[in-house]
Amino acid sequence: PGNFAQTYQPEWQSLDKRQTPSWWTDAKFGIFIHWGLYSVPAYAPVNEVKGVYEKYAEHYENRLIQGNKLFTDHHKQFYGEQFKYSDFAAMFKAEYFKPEEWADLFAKSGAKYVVLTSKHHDGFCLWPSAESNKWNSVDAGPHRDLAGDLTNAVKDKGLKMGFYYSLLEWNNPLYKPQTIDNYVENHMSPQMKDLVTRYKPEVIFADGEWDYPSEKLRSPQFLSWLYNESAVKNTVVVNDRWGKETRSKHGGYYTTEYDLVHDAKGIGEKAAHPWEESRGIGTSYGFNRFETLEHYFTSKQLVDLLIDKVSNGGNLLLNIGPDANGLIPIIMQERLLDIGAWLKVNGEAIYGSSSWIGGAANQKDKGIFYTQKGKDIYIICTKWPQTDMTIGTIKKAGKVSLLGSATPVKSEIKRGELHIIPPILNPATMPCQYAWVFKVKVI
Ligand code: FUL
Repeated sequence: PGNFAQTYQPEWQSLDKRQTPSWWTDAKFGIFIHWGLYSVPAYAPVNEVKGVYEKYAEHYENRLIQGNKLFTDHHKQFYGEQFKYSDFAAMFKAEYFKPEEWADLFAKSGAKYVVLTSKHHDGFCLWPSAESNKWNSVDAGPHRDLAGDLTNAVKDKGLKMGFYYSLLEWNNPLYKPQTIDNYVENHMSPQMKDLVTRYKPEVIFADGEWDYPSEKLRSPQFLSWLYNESAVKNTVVVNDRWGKETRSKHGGYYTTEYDLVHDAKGIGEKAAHPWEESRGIGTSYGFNRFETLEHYFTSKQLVDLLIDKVSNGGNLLLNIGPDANGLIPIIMQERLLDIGAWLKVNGEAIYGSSSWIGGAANQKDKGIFYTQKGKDIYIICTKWPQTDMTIGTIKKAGKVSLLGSATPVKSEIKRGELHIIPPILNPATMPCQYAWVFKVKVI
């Protein structure tokens, strides 16, 4: 707590001293939402390309600018050559958007925070930004403050609300070396402050930082304001994308994306600094309606992913892509509810836990992962253990139990090692699907 009393200088050395608020490191699981004009075409190639980024449907505008043939062919065929990207604004109606229903789904998924694209690289704002030149969801498209309405609903459910914000804009004429100062001072910085002042978000996921150093983007200035003066100064958490040199170096948490690691040793493993993996359920952040079931992670794969990240000390920010009408595709809803059902039984091993520093290493191939909370150790099995489990690093144990089950679990200390004999269960007595947690009370 003492850490928040200090005043931060607009320089990384000072900003880096700020501790990441513990609500975030305890939360473990959040929902990312990519929603905007790109949700109208909702297209990216999936089978024709190999790279991760090439499958992002939210990059539609830039793929057209670049003349990417797959995108330009698709665009020509379905919208015509004369149809501009900005014409999608009239088709982005969000007419069925019910923020309370979204928030209810997120709460049921077991997520503790939500991060919405307030503005992606196309510059279109989901809130009535005065600096947006009417390129926003109140003056165009849905004629609604999507960011504000979702913020209220999410906070009403007791979840934390946050925003993704793109520092770069593909089509802003000021976004070039000659005029970048003007862009930052009169467009970007006022927008970021406006977002914070209006909606008091507790996460800021900056992005599109790769063209300019953080000094040019005045990121340290913004962050010192955020940490010293804003209404969320004690609770807000920010990521590491604040300039081309900052990733995995600065910010409250480091980010990986579809497991791509940017310059960091140990991220994705038991890293000392807080970190978070984000990805879609399928191959894109923005909705891609051309994906099929084979591109989607199953609920089992998603639960396994959450366990893998959390047992390595990270958070998972799982992305969904709503459609242009404001509906969340049913398959995404089902995935979230399945994760929620698992967390309802096993959340004790996830929320507020840490990786088992100094304990046994995870054995991914065997499906055995560990977390720790206080003196308790949680053994998370993504495959039901067919044989006894031996944990050499536990020399003395109290009770061993199976989360969500009243069936007793036999265990003993033999030659200074803990042995657990998994009970024989049938489908009716299994506490949950996908993965099972043995809790060890260590004395
Ligand atoms: C990336 C962006 O370019 C993607 O579109 C997405 O928003 C992801 C979270 O960050 O770098």
